[in-house]
Amino acid sequence: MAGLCHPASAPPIFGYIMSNMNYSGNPSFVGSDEVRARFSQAMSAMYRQEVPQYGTLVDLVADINRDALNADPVLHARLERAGELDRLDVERHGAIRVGTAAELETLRRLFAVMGMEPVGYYDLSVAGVPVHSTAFRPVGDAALLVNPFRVFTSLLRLELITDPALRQKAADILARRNIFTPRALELIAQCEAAGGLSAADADAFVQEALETFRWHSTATVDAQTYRALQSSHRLVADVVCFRGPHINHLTPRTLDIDAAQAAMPARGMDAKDVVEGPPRRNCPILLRQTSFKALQETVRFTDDEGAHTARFGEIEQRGVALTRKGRALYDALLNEVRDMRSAGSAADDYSQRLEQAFRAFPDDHGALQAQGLAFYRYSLTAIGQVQAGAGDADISLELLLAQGWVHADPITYEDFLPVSAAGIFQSNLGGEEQKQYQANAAQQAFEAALGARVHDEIALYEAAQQRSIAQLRAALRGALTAEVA
Ligand code: OOG
Ligand code: NI
Repeated sequence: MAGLCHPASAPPIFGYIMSNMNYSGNPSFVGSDEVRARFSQAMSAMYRQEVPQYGTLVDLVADINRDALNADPVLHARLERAGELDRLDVERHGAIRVGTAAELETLRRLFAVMGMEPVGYYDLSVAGVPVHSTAFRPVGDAALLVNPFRVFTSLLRLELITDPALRQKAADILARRNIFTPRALELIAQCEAAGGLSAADADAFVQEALETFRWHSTATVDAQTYRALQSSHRLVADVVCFRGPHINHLTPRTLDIDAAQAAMPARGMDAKDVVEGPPRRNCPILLRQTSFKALQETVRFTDDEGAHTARFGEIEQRGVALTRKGRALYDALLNEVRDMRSAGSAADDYSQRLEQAFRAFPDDHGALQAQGLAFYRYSLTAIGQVQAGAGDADISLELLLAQGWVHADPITYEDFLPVSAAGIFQSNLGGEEQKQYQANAAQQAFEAALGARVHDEIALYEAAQQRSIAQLRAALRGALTAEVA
């Protein structure tokens, strides 16, 4: 059955979880989109309390988005047509890091309750970060419009700790903790069995799930263990030494990341040096990100007091999703300007070199569309709706666009970028040292730990584009039939 939650007894290793399809028709169940919206809101409220600077960042982004929409009626119209205006104010992503396969697998089940499925595989070891990751997010067109909340989720790769005794110690510490409340586990199982949750159970689920992501200022280890793990990699200490995988940042979406970056210092935020991702363009592509640096926080070890840096705030600007061809061009141009092994490093002329290299990437939607570099959703224009009956159902998309009968609206990129993610990790770990690991993507091992395959993100955009073309063709045929009759 394609239910709200997937039965625990049958991990969908051979297929995708269709958790956005609505559940077993029980009208008293709350839809998964609604549970996700409530959870994302609760998480944002909790993080505002935990990290007040994040609240300042959200307020700044709201101001900048209002200015950007007022200044650009075309952008306003496009976002409105795409249904994205409403989601803009609630849009967030967050990130967590876990230590074991069992933790990752239960997280997959927890996110499934909220219609969030694993999308994409990111190997961060190439950039000196000993984790690999996926993003849990909604995948359906309608679900994305309601609330696109995503959680970038990383699994620590203990095998990359070189000292065998330390590796064993970390594994032992992780084996002793349970990051989920008993009630959260019950509600996940109940949702899987019944196909949904009632309103009261959904509220309880949100509260219980929140506990997993809460910050704990008391570590579970002594100061010496913390330091030993930290010397292996700062991230190892962050994952291993605490009771749970505290949410380490939340990220609102801005329509003008350069304006937001420039305004951060005036509001007391220590902004990261460079904006990750592509340069500023007329037609934004993929994702650009920046953050304020992680705060130093006091923590209590079992025997002493110390400080830990982990939690920060980030902003992102999203653009059009790229096809495989577009992504290959993006990766090639980015590689020209930066060395993968030193992601996050900011040479003084970095922005200039980036802009220079990206002159080779077409910067108008007509060219991006015609050259098959980006994905679009096609729909009839007002003229198209009037004229369609006079046409021919098999008329080419090119001609339809040229005649002004069809709009091509950019499909927003909903995912992440590994080089950018590495830059975000690095600038927020504190400390200057740069580790190197052998690059070794291990998607199969990751999926085995997860208990499911991850979606191929590009295939999802391709399918969304195809659905819009099929709808367009159906509308054209409908208009023709009406004309003939
Ligand atoms: C995740 C960093 C990656 C992004 O937006 O690319 C990320 C982390 O620091 O755990 O969130
Ligand atoms: Ni992030």
